[in-house]
Amino acid sequence: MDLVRGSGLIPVKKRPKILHGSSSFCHYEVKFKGIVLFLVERKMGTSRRNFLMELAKKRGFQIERELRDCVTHIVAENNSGAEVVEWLQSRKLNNAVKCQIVDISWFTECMGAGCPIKIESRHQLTVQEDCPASFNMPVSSSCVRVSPYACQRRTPLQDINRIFTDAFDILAENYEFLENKGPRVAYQRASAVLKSLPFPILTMKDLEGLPHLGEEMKYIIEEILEDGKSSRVDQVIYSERYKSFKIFTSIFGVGLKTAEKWYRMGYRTLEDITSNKGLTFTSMQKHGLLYYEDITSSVTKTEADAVEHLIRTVICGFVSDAIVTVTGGFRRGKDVGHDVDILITCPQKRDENQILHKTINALKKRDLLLFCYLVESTFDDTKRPSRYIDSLDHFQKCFLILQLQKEESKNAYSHKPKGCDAKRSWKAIRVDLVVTPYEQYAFALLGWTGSQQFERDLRRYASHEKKMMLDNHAMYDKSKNIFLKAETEEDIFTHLGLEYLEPWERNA
Ligand code: DCT
Ligand code: MG
Repeated sequence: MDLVRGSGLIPVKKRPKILHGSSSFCHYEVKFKGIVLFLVERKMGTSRRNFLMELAKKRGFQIERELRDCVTHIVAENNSGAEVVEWLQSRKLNNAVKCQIVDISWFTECMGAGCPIKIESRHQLTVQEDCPASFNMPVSSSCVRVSPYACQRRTPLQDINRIFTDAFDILAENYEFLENKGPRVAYQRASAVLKSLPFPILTMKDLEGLPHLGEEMKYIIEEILEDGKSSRVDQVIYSERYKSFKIFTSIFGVGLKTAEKWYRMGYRTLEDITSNKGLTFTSMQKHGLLYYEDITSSVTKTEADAVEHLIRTVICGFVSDAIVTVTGGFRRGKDVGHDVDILITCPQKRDENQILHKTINALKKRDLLLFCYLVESTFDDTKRPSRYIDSLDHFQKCFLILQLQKEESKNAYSHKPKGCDAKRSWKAIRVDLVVTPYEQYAFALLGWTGSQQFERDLRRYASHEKKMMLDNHAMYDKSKNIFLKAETEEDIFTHLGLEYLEPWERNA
């Protein structure tokens, strides 16, 4: 297969269906998914802009009147690249600098061709200044500078290369099921790079200069560009082992070891597991099976907010100055998650030691606790932060299944019967509560916000580039032999010499 097609464009009939998460509501048919245009009014004028916008819509291009997050291409007329960037910055639209900035000539040629055409250098409105070397601020794919570390890239939730990243995530997961760490990490890194790109991959040429994309990954991207899917990914998703591991590991309390054991014993489906009288389960697994349907259906943001409110109300009932924060995916702006991760701290050591036990008792009293597994702290303050990128932290924590009253049935029941009745008025929700000492809060918050890949790269960056050790508890400077304090996440980024990234820019 040729790596770079002559025109550099995907033939329209073979154009993959790119599933993008634009929240924009279009009243016209969008033919070219993954490309969202915005026209700069400066020097173009209102009426010409309106005319061109209508034209683009008729040709099947998504075009936005406002500079929304989903915009991928900013088109300007009679402006230099520097002028456009200045215009964006004067409107505090700094994020938009990451879009492709192109001249009107590209737009008119696209309209003439009736489809997006390849961006040549003559179309690019390049910015001569040096964008911060470490950040992904491409003017186009050809001058993109993408750091090999996710902590030096902005990765918003919207992923315009999802057709490729979904494929890589499946392959990474399959390697995880095979306990083959090398290729798992390689695919996770490659996926994270593509998630950070502010432009869609349309040709193999768009991959030039990107880190962590080996030949295997390029082959898969090419397959998808040509056929809309990858045969290797298909092979995985239809394989018996992958399908069974997916089911087994979705049970709360079942890890790779148990999944492997069951698979070797010949079990393949959930029914094989639940109908087998000879199998023994841990208490966590029993509860995981009991509330399987609820736990495997996503937790919504509304449900996460309700859990946060409940936990905060309970805790503030006995520690009024406690800080209760939802972390994990919801803090990164996700609408759904598999659980609710909550970080708790308070200024007084005495309160901190009691907070989790009291919370559990209070939830029990209110009959809201379906399951609880408490782990006491194993933190040792004489030790330096862990050298291992994937090491777990030592905080006191508990893994819960909470009974959350469904919104529509609130006030309908005061006391709810337990059991797995579909008509019941509550839903079982997985919640992790983590208690951190006050002085470790910033490290814990950064660590529990994720994403997992972002955290890994942050620690890798600290150790490889800065000779520092970072984990969820502390930060240690090996050159100076000192611990570095931090009150906020910003302090930690500053210690590392990194530009601060907001939680919603950490979706690597
Ligand atoms: N975490 C980590 N390393 C892991 C697992 C988790 O650093 N091996 C961190 C990052 C995210 C946070 O803990 C919470 O973990 P999850 O709930 O598993 O992740 P999430 O991003 O919240 O995902 P989801 O939205 O599915 O809950
Ligand atoms: Mg989570």
